[in-house]
Parts: sequence; C-alpha cells; structure tokens
Amino acid sequence: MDRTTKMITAALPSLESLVKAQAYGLGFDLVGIARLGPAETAAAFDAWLAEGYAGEMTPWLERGAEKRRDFRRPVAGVLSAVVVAMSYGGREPAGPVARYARGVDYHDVMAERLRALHDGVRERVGRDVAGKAYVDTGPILERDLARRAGLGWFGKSTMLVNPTLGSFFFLGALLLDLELEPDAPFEADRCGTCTRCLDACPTGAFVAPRTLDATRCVSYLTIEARGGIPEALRDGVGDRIYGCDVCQDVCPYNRKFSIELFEDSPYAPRAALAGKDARSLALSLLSMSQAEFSASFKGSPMKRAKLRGLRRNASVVLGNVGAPDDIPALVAVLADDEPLVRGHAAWALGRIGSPAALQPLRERLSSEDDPGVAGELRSALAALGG
Ligand code: B12
Ligand code: SF4
Ligand code: SF4
Repeated sequence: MDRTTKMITAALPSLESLVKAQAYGLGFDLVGIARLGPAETAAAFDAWLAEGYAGEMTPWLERGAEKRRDFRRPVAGVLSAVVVAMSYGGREPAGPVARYARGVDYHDVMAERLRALHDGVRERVGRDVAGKAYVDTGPILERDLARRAGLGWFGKSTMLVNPTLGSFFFLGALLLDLELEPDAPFEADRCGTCTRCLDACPTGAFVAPRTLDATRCVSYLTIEARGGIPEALRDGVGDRIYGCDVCQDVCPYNRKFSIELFEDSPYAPRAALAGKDARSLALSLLSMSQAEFSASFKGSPMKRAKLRGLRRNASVVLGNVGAPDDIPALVAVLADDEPLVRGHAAWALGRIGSPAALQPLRERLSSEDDPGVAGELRSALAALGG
C-alpha cells in the first residue's frame, strides 16, 4: 500500500461506525456491538426458571433454554450482534396502561427497522450477510446481550439501565454472520446503595436485588397470566389495567434522563386510550364487543392479553378504584361467557361494597355452574354481609 492509499484508508469511516450511523438514522437511541459467545447470565436464568419464578411462561422459556446459553446457537454461523435500544418516552403521566403498550406494537416497529439495517449491512459489505433480527422474538437473553454491547447495566429492578437514558426503552438485536469490532461491555453497577425500585413494587415481587418473582409482578399478572389473578395480589394491581411502570418511575435515572416522546412517535397513546383514566378505560373494556376491540386495538401490544384478560384486569381495577356507579357495568359481565371474567367481576362487586350488588350476585349464584365462579360469588356476598 503506498502512502496516499494508506492516508485515504485511515480517513474512511469504519464499517462499525457506518452501521451505527444508519441505526441512529433509523430512529434507534442507543447502538452497540457485541461479539457473540456464551451468555454470561445463563446460570442466573436457569436458576430463575428452576425456582418457578416464570410461572405460566415456564414452558416457552424452557423450550429455548438451551439456545439461550450461547448467543451463537439461535442462528448458524453468527459472530456479532448490533444491539439497539429504542426509547418509548417516560415523561408522560403514569396511567392504567404501561407506557410501552400505549401505541403501536414495538416488535413490529423495531423488527422492520432492524431488517432495513440488515439490508444496509449487505449493501456496505457488498455481499449477502446471513443474520436475523430479534425483538423479544426468540431465545435470547436480550439484557445480557445489551450489557455486553455497552448499552447499560442490570439495575436492581432487573431493567437494563443506561446512565444517560434511564430504562424506558426496548431492546433489539441484529445477529450477523460478520466479524465486527465489539464495544466494551458495561461493567459498572450504577445502582449504588439505591433501593427505590425494590421498595416501591406494589406486590413485593422482588425476591432480591436483580431477581424478580414474575408470578407476583403486575406486568405478568395483567399480561402473561391466562388464569385468575390470585386474590392476595389483586389489591397490589391497583389501577393498572395492562403492565406496570412503578419500578421504572421511581428510578432516579429515569427521573433525570427519560425523554419526551417526539411528535408522531409510534409509541404515542392510541385514540382508544388517550385521556382515559383507569375507571373510564375499565368501563369501556367491559362494554366493548370483540369487533370493537379488534378495531380499536389493531396493531397494539395489548391484544396479547385478549379481551377476556383485559376484562379480568378491568374488573380487578374497578374493585380497587371503582364506585357504586360502576355496579351496572360489573353486573352486566356477571353473565359473560368467560368464567374468568364472571369470577373477577363478582370479586369487584364485593369490594365496592354496596348493597345494590346483593340481588344480582344472588341471582347469578342460583344459575352459576362453574365452581370457581360460584366460590367468588359466595365470597362477594359474604363481603357484603349477605
Ligand atoms: C419474560 C419477560 C418478562 C417477564 C419477566 C421479567 C423479568 N425481569 O425476568 C415479565 C412479564 C414480568 C416482564 C415484565 C416487563 N418487561 Co419484559 N421481558 C421478558 C423477556 C421475554 C425475557 C426476560 C428473561 O429472560 N427473564 C429471565 C430473568 C432471569 O432475566 P432478567 O430479569 O432479564 O435478568 C437478567 C439479568 O438481570 C441477569 N441477572 C439476573 N439475576 C442476576 C443476579 C445477579 C447478581 C447478576 C449480576 C445478574 C443477574 O441475568 C438475567 C438473564 O440475562 C424479555 C425479552 C428477552 N428475550 O430477553 C422482555 C424484556 C426484558 N421486557 C421488557 C420490558 C419493557 C418489560 C416491562 C417494563 C413491561 C411493562 N411496563 O409492564 C416489565 C418490567 C418488569 C421488570 N422489572 O422486569 C424489555 C426490557 C428493556 C430494558 N430496558 O431492560 C425486554 C428486554 C423486551 C424488549 N425487547 O425490549 N417481562
Ligand atoms: S413492573 Fe411493577 S409489579 Fe413488576 S416488578 Fe416492577 S414495580 Fe413490581
Ligand atoms: S431505582 Fe435505584 S436500585 Fe432500582 S434500578 Fe434504579 S438506580 Fe438501581
């Protein structure tokens, strides 16, 4: 190489910096590169599963457990990952739906952008590069990979926290059959002596710093659990209909560094949610038809819980923050096709505590053939002294 060629080569931006520039251009807020290998927290993951902390999620998490041990296993030949984070704000007021779920489903938004990034890599390298994009869509310990790519540390809340963005962001990764120069992993633990997230959790879901018993977490109870919400935890659900932001809201890094949603952000609240408090959203979910639900929540992550799950949650929320005016809406769903909904509505009527619910509860009990629901109806009647 002569001297001029050497100078030109030195001045050319590296492939890594071009890929990162494209990722920022696509709207990602943090980008890092990791070299793939064994997952450092695989043992923590296995122990967590073995303790039963994954609840109903155990079967699908276990299915991928082997692949989760090493980031090279999910896709043959992959060597590096471009790991991205995309903010979903954090400055908007807390509400009945966790901030991440108010707009368009992040899986769709980020997967499309990661595919565009993959195309960009192919163009820059000048050949096909095998790889795959992941956004919570496969057996990958995404927080582990993100820490390895330098994006942040494992907060005591288990969230990946970044020192200048907080934790209100999604993670995604593009695994590539390409050698890329990795970034330095994030080694520091910036939580220090803080324990705000652990202290604020409304259901006491943290077994220890960085270990979450998901079966107690409001996010799991309102999104992932398909069955009933245990009675002892319903109070802790409070006014949250879908997901929970409490452990993030109290984090000093979010208080200082979370950002405003930009105009036209895909994560801005959809019309069906905008301006609704917990009671009004709960009432609208109880009265909505399946067709109305499908139309109002098209492309929303909230569809994961299905209308039956959201009605279960809405009933619990009305039991916590409702008033006698909400009794007719709850009485109407005592006749819901789903025993899950009938049982939680009965509980809510018992909690609201008005004698106006006595007669409808007695009538329902006389025709109820599901033993679980009958038990909830009897408890509600007992709570009302009837
Ligand atoms: C299962 C799951 C859940 C479960 C369990 C959560 C949990 N903490 O495990 C439930 C349904 C409760 C849940 C809730 C939420 N989730 Co979730 N969830 C996942 C999923 C699919 C797998 C996580 C997992 O493997 N958990 C198993 C446990 C053992 O792992 P972990 O808690 O992540 O812990 C890691 C490290 O902390 C470390 N570790 C654990 N213990 C210890 C101990 C020590 C001493 C050390 C050093 C390390 C260490 O090892 C673990 C494995 O890498 C990921 C996507 C993915 N594929 O990774 C999204 C993911 C973690 N969730 C996400 C989000 C946004 C949420 C919610 C905020 C949604 C909401 N608002 O309701 C809440 C947050 C609750 C919380 N505090 O975690 C984001 C988190 C982004 C971020 N900044 O961290 C992810 C990455 C999805 C995404 N692609 O963006 N989630
Ligand atoms: S999301 Fe809510 S319930 Fe779950 S650990 Fe955080 S504060 Fe607790
Ligand atoms: S609230 Fe405190 S302990 Fe929890 S993640 Fe944030 S800094 Fe760490």
